[in-house]
Amino acid sequence: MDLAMKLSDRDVLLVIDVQNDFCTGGALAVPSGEKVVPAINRIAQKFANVVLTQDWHPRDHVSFASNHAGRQPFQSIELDYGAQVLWPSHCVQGTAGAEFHRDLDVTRASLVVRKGFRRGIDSYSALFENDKKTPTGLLGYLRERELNTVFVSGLALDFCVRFSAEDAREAGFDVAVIEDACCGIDLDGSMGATHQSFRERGIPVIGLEAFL
Ligand code: VGL
Ligand code: ZN
Repeated sequence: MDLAMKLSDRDVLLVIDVQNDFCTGGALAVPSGEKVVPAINRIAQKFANVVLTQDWHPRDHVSFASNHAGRQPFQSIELDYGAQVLWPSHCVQGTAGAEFHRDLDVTRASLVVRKGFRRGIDSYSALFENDKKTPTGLLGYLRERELNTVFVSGLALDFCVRFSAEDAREAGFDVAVIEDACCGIDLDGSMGATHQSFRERGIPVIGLEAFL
């Protein structure tokens, strides 16, 4: 992808999970997660289309370690749809932790996609839940609005950003990940795996300067 690219009205900025629980002091804090906020606010100005996602779990969600006797956060378990990491309880529906970071400029967002709201299934990707089948509805929105290039930003780079970018690519969109507008968790080498996967799939990782 070119540096100093010209954005068109068919480009969309996808802002993944910039919520209090993923920022410093939150229940599942990504180290310095809030640092993405000024970067995202800046580039969002350049986009005609901005879509936000919001991790939105019921209290009894299957991804919470606290709902599995004898399990600890960051352990992995096998569910009917495959491996699932168990997380500290986070982004519980209606709580302050689930709100967007107060400094995130949400004024340009045309859509907020909530995900992970079914008790029995987690959703990292903004397009499909972790069974890879259950749609969030975002794919239909992008297609109906004829948006064809997706720039991905937000939290966490090695989980929800990664799987959103990969699913969008798989669905046939042009995709790029804006690295300076993302932060990762890095669990068991997940950052390295993410970068390798992006390379294998031909998903470009670009810097902020491309937009300035
Ligand atoms: C996320 C773990 C659990 C994310 C959400 O936004 O990357 N990670 N829920
Ligand atoms: Zn979650």
